[in-house]
Amino acid sequence: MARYINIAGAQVGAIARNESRQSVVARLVELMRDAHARGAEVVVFPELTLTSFFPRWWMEDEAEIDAFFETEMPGPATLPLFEAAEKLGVGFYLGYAELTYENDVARHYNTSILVDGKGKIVGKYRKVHLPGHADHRPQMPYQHLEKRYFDVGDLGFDSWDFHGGKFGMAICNDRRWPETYRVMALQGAEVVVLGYNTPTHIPWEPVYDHLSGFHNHLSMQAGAYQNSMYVVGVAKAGAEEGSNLLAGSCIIAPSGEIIAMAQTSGDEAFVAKCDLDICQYNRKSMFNFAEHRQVQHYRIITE
Ligand code: CDV
Repeated sequence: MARYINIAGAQVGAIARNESRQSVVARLVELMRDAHARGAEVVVFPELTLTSFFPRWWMEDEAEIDAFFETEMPGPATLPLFEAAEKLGVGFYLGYAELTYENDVARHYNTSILVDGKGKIVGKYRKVHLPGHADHRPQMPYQHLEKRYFDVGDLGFDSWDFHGGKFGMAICNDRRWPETYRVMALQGAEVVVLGYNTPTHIPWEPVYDHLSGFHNHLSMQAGAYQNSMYVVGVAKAGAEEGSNLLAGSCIIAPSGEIIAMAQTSGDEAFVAKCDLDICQYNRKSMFNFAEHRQVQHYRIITE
């Protein structure tokens, strides 16, 4: 019997710097309801979903920086999303900025979680590939200071039993690296869910600006096909505080084909019916890892 799951991407439009968490969460709940009404069992939100994309701003005041981070999940502002998930029986992926203390030392992570249809957190991932720079570049129209504000994720890439399938998580820049998908496929992941914030103009590397949409889909479609998995990539999109964020949120089948895609650059849910057994079928044939991989020739990747 085939294992089908209806998955929704819930693209989020621009968030102003002064928009409250409560207002953003109300938008997310509305997206979740809309996705559920169209049959979704799992809803995927973007990276750093709860605020404007703050790494574009140089800040020195600790309190100002930490105001963009969550110290508890759910907290008072995010609880309505967990309650909506439980009420609807819908699972979700959510990206957010996490502030935690390890041996009294503050750690800042670009984090995502998987929350099941009972509103329980079942998986956590902390972004591994942090793009941008740590130094102040005031000459640029906006900056990309992920290397300043975040620690490199310490949890690695994992895979979780989730709503009848095996799910893995990644965040934004991770999607451009082939290893991301492979290490999760080797752990059995059938669906990789990820959120992104991608300015269509990269001030420090503008040579590829005209290809931002192409590179977005190219990376995720290659990851899906070469690893026999579904990939769900969801944007925070639109004109946000002087930066145009790429839309193009989509769901990609293990064939590498895009089977559902957002049509706007605003708040929008879209759904695809995913047959998880296709992943298993492919892994017994063309992409039978155990039978065909020749790891003795790959050592340079990790050495
Ligand atoms: N949030 C990101 O990781 N954004 C990067 C941009 C800066 C290139 C991305 O890979 O889309």
